[in-house]
Formats: sequence, C-alpha cells, structure tokens
Amino acid sequence: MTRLSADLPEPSGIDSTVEIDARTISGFQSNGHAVVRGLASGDEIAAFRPTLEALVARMTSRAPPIADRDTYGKAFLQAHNLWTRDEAARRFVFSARFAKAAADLMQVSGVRLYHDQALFKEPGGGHTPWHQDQTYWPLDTNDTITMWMPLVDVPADVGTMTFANGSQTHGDLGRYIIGDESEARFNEVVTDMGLPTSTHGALKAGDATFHRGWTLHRAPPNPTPLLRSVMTIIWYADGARVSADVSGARFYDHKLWLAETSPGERAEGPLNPRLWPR
Ligand SMILES: O=C(O)CCC(=O)C(=O)O
Repeated sequence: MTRLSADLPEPSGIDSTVEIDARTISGFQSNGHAVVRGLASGDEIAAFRPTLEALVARMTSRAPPIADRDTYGKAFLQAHNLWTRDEAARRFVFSARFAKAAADLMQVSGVRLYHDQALFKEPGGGHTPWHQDQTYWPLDTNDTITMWMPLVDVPADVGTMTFANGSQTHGDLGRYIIGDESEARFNEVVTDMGLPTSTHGALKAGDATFHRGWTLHRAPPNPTPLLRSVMTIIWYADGARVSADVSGARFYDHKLWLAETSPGERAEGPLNPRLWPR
C-alpha cells in the first residue's frame, strides 16, 4: 500500500462548504438519519467516479463469484481507505464539504476520519441485512456518522437504505455482526419495539444519506444489471476516545482504523485526521 500523507490536501472545489438546513438537522437528530440531495454535483461525481471505480475494481479483483459468498459477502464488494492509495481519492474523502455536513448534522464542533469504504452492490447482489455499524466501532462516543453517497443514479428498483427511525436512541440493541442472524434478530427488534422504518428512495449521483452509528439499517438486493457504486465516509466527533472494549467484532476495527492508539486514549492516530474544521 502506498500510504499517502494525512496532511490536508490543498483546498479544491470539493472543499467548498454548504449550509445544512435546520429541518434536515432536526430530522437527523430525531430519526438518526437524513438525506442531503445534491451534496456533490453531477460534474464533481463525473470527475471522481472513474478513479474511484477503477481503484475499487483493482482492490476487489480477487473476490470470489457471488454464488460462493455468504450473505454478508453477497451484499457488496468492499474496499477500504481508498484515500491511502490515490491522491484523487484522498481529495474526495478529505472533502471539507462532506465533513462539515457530518459535523452540522451531529451538531458537534469538529469531526475526525474513522475510515472510508466503497460499497459496490453488484448486479445480482444480495440484501444487506439489518445491522448497527457501531457494533464494530471501538469508540467511546455516540457521535459517529456515515455518509453514503452513490456515484451513479440509484433508481427505486435497485434501492437505497431503509432505516429504523429513532433506533439510535436505544444504543446497542444486541451485538450481532452483519449476517442472517442480525437480519432475523433485528427484524424482531423492529417489530417488538414498534420502530417505524423509512427510506429516502431513489437517489441521484452526488446525493447523500447520513446515519448514526447506532441507527439500525438495511438495504435491498440488486436485481438489475446496474453496478450500484457507493462511497461511504465515516467520521466521529473530535475529542472522542478509544473505548475500553476492543473485543469481539471491535478487535480488527481497532487494529485497522485506529492504528497506534490504545483503549482510553484520544482517538487521534495517524489515520484519523481532523477533517472539520480545516
Ligand atoms: O450499501 C449498503 O448496502 C449498506 C450500507 C451500510 O450498511 C452502511 O453504509 O452502513
């Protein structure tokens, strides 16, 4: 891996910031998710998409055929920390616009990068089972957030995520890693707790949904010939510490994304630059 510097790149067009309106922020605060349409323009996505897609194709070239994968593997091809491999990917992931939107939605003064992650649901890809992301994240804060931004228009028949509104207020609903058990158990949780579910529906390239680390979510299978290429970026509130619990599903996340930090220390390792404020 060519590890690029975590120094902030020279400001570019993708760093120009936008205001998130009060209604979107309050919806995010109560539901645990929100959509921000047009966060990146069609032209900006057109400029970054070839590089990002080619990089993901290289990083996932050894993936077995879908039929040979388990439920989680069938959901998407995954590639992580693209920013460490390519300068254009670094500019996209380090975007001040995206990081400020994340801070505004969480109503925190600053955010640090946890990691980026490409999630490409292939033609014939399976459903993404219900899960809570923060099960995997050894961070001592609930101020964690993912941006999910398609690089292609995603029509309704491909589908975007479904969220369980307000589920984030319940915190850890059961330590289930993503798979058949999380789908079954969280289906019961949603029903038993009477949690309303909602989706933001079809998205254009450059639209983005945001959700909190404890927000329950899932996504449908892809029955179409379209490659649903999506970039995600995960941040946490600046000042957060590495949690005392780095066991189970959190063990590898600690090693991979919070390198050179120990439980109890501030989560400010070399892979975790502060991306807002710049
Ligand atoms: O892309 C998907 O199908 C699911 C994405 C997801 O679970 C996430 O971004 O946390």
